[in-house]
Amino acid sequence: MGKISLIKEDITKVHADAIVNAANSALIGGGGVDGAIHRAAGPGLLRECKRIGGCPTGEARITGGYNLPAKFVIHTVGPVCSRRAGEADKEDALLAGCYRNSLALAYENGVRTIAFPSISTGAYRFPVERASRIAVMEIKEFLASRPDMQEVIIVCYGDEVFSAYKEALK
Ligand code: AR6
Repeated sequence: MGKISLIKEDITKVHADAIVNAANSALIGGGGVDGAIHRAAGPGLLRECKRIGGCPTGEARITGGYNLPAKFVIHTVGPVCSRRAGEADKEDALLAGCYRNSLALAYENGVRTIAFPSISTGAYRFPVERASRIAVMEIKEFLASRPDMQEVIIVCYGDEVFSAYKEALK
């Protein structure tokens, strides 16, 4: 079975078949990891995103990697965490969908190594402990179902995020 790796790194530097972008539903670039990926990839990425035209929350779209070391970028749109109790299940399901749909789309395109940032835990304010449990569960389930998937790398920006994912992986 493929492995899960946890690293502290800037995702734009990661050598994998694909890296995942925590995008917005308009796919027009933004701050955080989205901004970093667009800056490193160059303007071709934004042009391709604009042609795609958008992506609903929980789904994923694929583009080229342009100037990035990765061949592809998978753009997924995480849920905004409302912190309202009645919304939690729906938000959790949407976040799980981000990981599941990104992995499935990558796999269909021949990707066997892929790097994820911690989706929704920055500007979209998802608590990182809750998000990390969902991410790890979905990644493990996917690796169990596709024995030839080689590696899923979780890329953490900062110690707090790294600790949360380390705990979730236990
Ligand atoms: N490499 C890896 N992780 C990073 C990097 C990087 N270069 N830069 C930031 N992170 P966020 P979201 C981490 O806000 O919460 C954008 O404007 C960051 O520390 O990037 O899904 C989009 O356009 C955090 O742990 O994504 C959307 O509008 C994680 O990436 C919105 O933000 C996610 O933080 C999406 O918000």
